[in-house]
Amino acid sequence: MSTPSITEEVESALAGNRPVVALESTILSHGLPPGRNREVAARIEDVVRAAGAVPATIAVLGGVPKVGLTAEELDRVCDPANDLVKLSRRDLGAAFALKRDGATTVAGTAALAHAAGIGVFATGGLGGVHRGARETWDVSADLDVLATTPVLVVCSGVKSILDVGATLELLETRSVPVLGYRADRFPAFYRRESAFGVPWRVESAAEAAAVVAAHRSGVPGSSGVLLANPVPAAFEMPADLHERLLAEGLELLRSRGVRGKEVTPVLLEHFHTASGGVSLDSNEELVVSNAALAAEVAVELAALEG
Ligand code: PSU
Ligand code: MN
Repeated sequence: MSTPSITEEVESALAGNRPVVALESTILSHGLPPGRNREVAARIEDVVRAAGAVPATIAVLGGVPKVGLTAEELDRVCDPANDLVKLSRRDLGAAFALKRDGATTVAGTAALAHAAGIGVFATGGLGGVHRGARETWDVSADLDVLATTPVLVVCSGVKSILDVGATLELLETRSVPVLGYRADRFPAFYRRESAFGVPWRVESAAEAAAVVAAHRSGVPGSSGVLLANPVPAAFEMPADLHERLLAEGLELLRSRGVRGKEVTPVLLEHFHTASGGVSLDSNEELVVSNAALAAEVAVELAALEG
C-alpha cells in the first residue's frame, strides 16, 4: 500500500497509546454544502480534542493517503472546486496510483484508519442496503468493511432512504455487533428511532468501551462494532417533514434514474435544499455528537487496552 502520511500529532498519540478518533471526509466533500462543510470539519475536530482525544480526519490527496489533515488540507477537501472523488475501499488503489484527490467513505476511512492503527471512528450515517436492492444489488461496501475490519464505528444509524431492516439483517449475518447508545431502537439518522430494535443497549461510554475491548480480545474473527447514537433530541427532524422529504427524494431518484455512488449525495442534497436548512442542522449536530461520543469511548478504551 501507498505509505500513509500521518500527522505528527496523530503519530505521537498512537505511539503513546493515547486516544485517537478517525473522521470521515466524504461527509465533508459530498454530504454538506460548501462553507458549512468547513465549519463542521473544524467543530468535529474541536469536540474530539475537548473530550481528550486526537482527531484524525482521513482523505487521499495527490494520491497519498492522509491520516490527520492540516487546516490547509481540510480547506482542500471542503472546496468544491477541487472536485474530490468519492472513495470507497475498492477505489483506494486507483486513487493512489493515479495521484488523485479523494474523500473517503466509511468503508475507505475504516480501512485506512485500521491500517494506521486507529480503532475508533466517528461519522454521520453508515451506508447500508438500499430500498429495491433485490433488483439493483445496491448494498454499501460500508457493511462489508465493517464485517472485516476491527474498528468501532460511531454513527446515527442509517437513513430511512435505505432499507433499515435489511441493513440490520445483513449486519447480523456478517456478525457485526450493534449497540444502541442509551437507545432500544436503531436510529434513522434525522430521526431518533426507526421501527427496528437494537440487539444490545449500553448506558455509557465506559460500557461501550468494555464491550469493544471484550469483542476484540475474546471473540474470534475481525469484525468491527457499530455504536448507534441517536441525533440529539433538540435537532431531530419533525416526523411530517421527514416523511415528505423522503417520499420526494425517492421519487427524484426514480425520475432521474440515479444509480450507484450518486444515490446518497443526490438524496442528501435534496433534503438540504428542500428542508430550508432543517436537515443541515440535524446533520451537523448528529455528527458532532457522534464525534464527542467516539472520543469518550476512545479515552475509555485507551485506559482499558493501554
Ligand atoms: N450517509 C449519510 N451521509 C453520507 C454518507 C452516508 O447520511 O455522507 C456517505 C458516507 O461516506 C458513506 C457513504 O460511507 O455515503 C456510503 O455510500 P454508498 O452507499 O455509495 O456506499
Ligand atoms: Mn451503493
